[in-house]
Amino acid sequence: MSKIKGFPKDFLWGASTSAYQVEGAAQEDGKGLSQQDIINQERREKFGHADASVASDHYHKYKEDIALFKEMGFTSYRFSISWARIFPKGTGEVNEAGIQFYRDLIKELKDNDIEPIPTLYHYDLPWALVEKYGGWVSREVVKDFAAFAKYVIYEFKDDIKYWTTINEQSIIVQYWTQKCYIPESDQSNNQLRYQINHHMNLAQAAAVKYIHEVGALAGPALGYSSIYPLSCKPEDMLASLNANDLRNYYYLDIYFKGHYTVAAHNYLEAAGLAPVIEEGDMEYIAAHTSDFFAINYYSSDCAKACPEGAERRWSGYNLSGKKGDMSGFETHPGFYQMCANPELDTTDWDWAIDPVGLEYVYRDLYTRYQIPMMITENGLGAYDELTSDGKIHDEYRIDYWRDHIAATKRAIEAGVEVIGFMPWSAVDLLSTSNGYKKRYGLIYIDRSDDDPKQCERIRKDSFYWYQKVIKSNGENL
Ligand code: BGP
Repeated sequence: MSKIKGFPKDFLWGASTSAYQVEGAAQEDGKGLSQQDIINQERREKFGHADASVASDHYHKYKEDIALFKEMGFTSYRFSISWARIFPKGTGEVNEAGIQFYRDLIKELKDNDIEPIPTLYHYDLPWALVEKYGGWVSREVVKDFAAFAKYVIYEFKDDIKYWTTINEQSIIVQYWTQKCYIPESDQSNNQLRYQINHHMNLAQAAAVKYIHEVGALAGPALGYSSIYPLSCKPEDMLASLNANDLRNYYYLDIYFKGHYTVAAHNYLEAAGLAPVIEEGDMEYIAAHTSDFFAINYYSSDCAKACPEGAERRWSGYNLSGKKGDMSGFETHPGFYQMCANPELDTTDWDWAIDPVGLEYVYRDLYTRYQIPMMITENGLGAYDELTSDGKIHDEYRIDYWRDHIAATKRAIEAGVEVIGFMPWSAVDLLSTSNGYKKRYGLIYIDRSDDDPKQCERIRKDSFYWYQKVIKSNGENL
């Protein structure tokens, strides 16, 4: 029987955001455009979603936001640093006003006893680097990222204990045109997905090197789903192992063991998708492995056997917010194909709701890697309604978090080292796929896709519930 009962005393309670999804002020105080400013302008024209120009206006309202975080009892806050705010051209001269924003933000957090947990990169590469050499497809990006990372890590060497490095590399591989600007001429070359990932592995290793130089801890934030076999047929079991190898362990083995997962890498080579690896790359990656795992967990996945002759497909999505409207599943002939899990309910966007899957992830990864873990994203995207009396009754979100926090507690009691819970998201923000229709926040932002209005902050029912949870250190769910 485990002697551990409940959450540790110094457990980090908070929530998360990312720069381009909350800040706005996309062209203010010298900030350069990022690829997300461009991608989201295009999405505005195509789908009518908001763009990133105002977002949740956090750039101007961060003090008000931090006061609300304090009121909820946060002891941590995960946010990301916009590279183009600090280096508008991606390299060269520092934009003083840009770095000052993060100095002010971090100071405000610390003054309120909230541990700042910055992410170095959350999808928003400076646009200037896309224009210069195509962005992440070029190996040139590694040295520019390293220079940016070194600058901010040293700038905040006395303030930051936990750095999260690159956000969701595996999701970038799956949804590469949404997360990176990829010129149309390159979009049929799928090997580039894994080449980008290799460049990110080198960039991430450089960041870890600097993080360790200043005595802080490094953790990659990966979008992570447990993957189950559709049935207990041996072929489906093997397919789910293949899917875990290529979608999950292929990243974690790099971060924590410094090598590519063998079966996944061999599969990519046979399929002509493997990255070009230069001499010395793997030694460099292996020399700079990470200290903790920042988990972005929303749902679990399911896989089944896939015949050799099937057509290769990449992950589909549901853009409409109507259940069952998935555009398709990732298929790797002879290796695995992803599919819906008939055992689980989903969100309106077809993301399976599976708190037990989170417990499975903690247990599996602790056994494999023996590293501390923190949740840096977990949440329910939903259509929230602002009622006529100015309230948001988001009990569906409370139910979702209650179950995921309970799963976290069970994992801790089973002996897993979980050090924090920072769900997505602190405030409503620009969804990567659905503008402001799909909301995640504890705090409502009164704006629509078409009209940013005043971005008034309104406490949702989940705000008051989370306040009680934090006050009781996770006992009162
Ligand atoms: C993660 C990203 C976040 C966030 C979240 C929800 O993949 O790290 O940036 O947006 O997913 O996704 P979406 O906004 O598409 O619903």
